[in-house]
Amino acid sequence: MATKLAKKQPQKEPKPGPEKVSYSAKDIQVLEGLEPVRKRPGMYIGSTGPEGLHHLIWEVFDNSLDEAMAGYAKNIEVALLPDNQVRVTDDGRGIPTDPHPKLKKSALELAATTLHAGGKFDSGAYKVSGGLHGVGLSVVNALSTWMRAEVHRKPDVFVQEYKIGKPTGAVKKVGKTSKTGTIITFRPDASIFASTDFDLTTILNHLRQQAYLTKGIKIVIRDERSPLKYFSKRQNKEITENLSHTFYFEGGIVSYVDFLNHGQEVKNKNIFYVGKDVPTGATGQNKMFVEVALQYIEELTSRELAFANNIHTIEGGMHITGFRSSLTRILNDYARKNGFIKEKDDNLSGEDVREGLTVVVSIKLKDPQFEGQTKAKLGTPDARTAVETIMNTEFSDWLERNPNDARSVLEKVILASKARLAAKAARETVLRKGALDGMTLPGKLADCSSKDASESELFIVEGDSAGGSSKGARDRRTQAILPLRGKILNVEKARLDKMLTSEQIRNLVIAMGTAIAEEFDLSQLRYHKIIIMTDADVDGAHIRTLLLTMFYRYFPQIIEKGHLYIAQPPLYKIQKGSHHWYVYNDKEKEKLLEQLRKEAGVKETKNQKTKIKSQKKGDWEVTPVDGSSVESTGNDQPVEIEEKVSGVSIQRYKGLGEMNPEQLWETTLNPANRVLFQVGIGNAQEADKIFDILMGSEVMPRRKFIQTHAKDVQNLDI
Ligand code: 0RA
Repeated sequence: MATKLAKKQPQKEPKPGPEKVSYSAKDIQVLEGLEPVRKRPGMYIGSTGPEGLHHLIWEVFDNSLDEAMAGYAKNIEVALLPDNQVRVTDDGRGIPTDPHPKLKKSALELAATTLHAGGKFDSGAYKVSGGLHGVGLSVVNALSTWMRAEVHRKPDVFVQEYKIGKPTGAVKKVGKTSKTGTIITFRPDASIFASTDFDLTTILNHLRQQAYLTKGIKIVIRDERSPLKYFSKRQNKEITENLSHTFYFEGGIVSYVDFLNHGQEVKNKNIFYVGKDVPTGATGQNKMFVEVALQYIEELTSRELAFANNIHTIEGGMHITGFRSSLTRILNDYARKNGFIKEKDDNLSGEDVREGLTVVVSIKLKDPQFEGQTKAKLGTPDARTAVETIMNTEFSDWLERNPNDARSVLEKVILASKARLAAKAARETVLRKGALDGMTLPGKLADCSSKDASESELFIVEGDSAGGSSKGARDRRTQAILPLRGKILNVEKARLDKMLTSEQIRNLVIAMGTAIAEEFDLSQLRYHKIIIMTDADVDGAHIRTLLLTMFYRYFPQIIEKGHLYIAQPPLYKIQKGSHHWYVYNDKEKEKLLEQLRKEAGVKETKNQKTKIKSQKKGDWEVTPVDGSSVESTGNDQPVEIEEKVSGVSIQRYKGLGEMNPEQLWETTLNPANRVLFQVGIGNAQEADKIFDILMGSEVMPRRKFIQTHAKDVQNLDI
């Protein structure tokens, strides 16, 4: 329990592996009470949102996992109970309950009610020194309206309960037991958290990962919140069934790699694995446990998952750096030694040797230093040397012992290297040949007359018909129009040379004037506003995403400097008498119609069908600009019923080409009226992820994304 509480003690005799430490309550150090936790929960659990809430479970779970990693527990169960309660059970030694000699309080009570208390056992086995800030049971207690600790230490069962962090009584012996272990149950304080509903999927994902990282430990998750109750005839009694999931991975991170590569064409059938204690520090007085498992697949991308003390270091760090440099070095050595690459050939680059790689690097160490924005980057320098050293010997041995796997891997990375060199040569030729010669502006471009970039705008529009309308509508002095035909190339997959063979993209790059890649020069940008103006339908959204991908990948500076915008053309024109309004989404439309209805004295009723019948036909119209009529045919089809307000006509724009130049100018081009959305790089990482999902070569995540977001897609063009 005291795992994350303690300032680590100096050690006389450091021992990293599982170690039986004899412990007693006097080793606990007491620093402070729990008020600070309730005052600033974010400091201890990161946030009071869903992440912080789930963090409570991780904190309690980590204590049990530490006990398991020290070799004392084999089973951990996390149960979600009714009333937003959670119960974590393990079969470890049980939290000590003996009284502290000076403080005269039970060790259990101290662990549950004081911050930054720790004992010598902290220096024993590696700890998950969990979560964000290294806090523990007491933090969970402070943020719970109620908590109960039950400890089984043969032959006695001890219990203590708490309310908002304070014991409601002493630690009591409540019975006899033949087992050992700890059961912590808590109910998060709803006045602290935005919501106290736990999410099963989040819990399963986190605990599955923890199970992979801790081989041989069984983790059971039970959802007892809404049990299935039924009467069994066969057993002649009422049965209560709960959903339960069990994670147990004999193979640890090897199983993890196997799971990640499931369904892929693998290169090395045998997964490389090493797991070893490595001495570190000047005199080798400290040790780290280093584990690596890797396998290559037939893919262009790579997946590198790195963990330090079971914490996913998404920002990487020293362990991953050590791994990468060893991988590159060992594969190059092997390739040269075995004639895969010739003396005159270039070395394989780091990028080459990571193409198609799936690797899990997991290290366990004392006092890990976490840095970076989200404290998810391992800063401990020794970790680099430790991983590098162990990989150097173990991975080269593995290559020698598995010549067939070695050959498959080498063939894969050499192909990657050749493809990269070819792409580089091709792009150099393309650039040299003046494919982007800024002097010859594309014929498609209707340029503006101003030569002052700061007042010039480039509208990228979709198709020639929209191009035509926009040309008629624009202010020729400052507004240029570039029509793109059809879908532009999917740049996520394409390499630069291939991308530049697309006329659409070449036109755009030449029009912008900045060139690309090594030649990119922002000061040559010919328009300080680049405005993507696509239709308000699914195709338009797709083209917009393709363009955003291209800007994100190849012209991030244009986004960073705030030059990229998205035009917001209206979706409807609503007319009543001599007045008209443009509205940009369905919500606005509803609001306006509601207002018009009120003005017209037409009350909204639940059952509008009957209302329609009683209305004079022709009172209302819904006319798409293409002329097809969708008005009620008199057979009571529920067609756009809510728009039926006397004398109101609603025009839905399906594409920019459907607007006449005056309308287009008025709504979308005229700087005085228009709405522009500025594209920011602030959430670039998020955007990148979505681009990857939508554009990358992995089909599953894309399908999943589309399935989960399909309902959010507005204005489906059907
Ligand atoms: C310190 C010493 C001992 C056990 C634990 C901590 C312990 C803590 C937690 C928290 C959740 N489950 C836990 N299981 C064990 C062992 C004391 C001894 O018997 O020597």
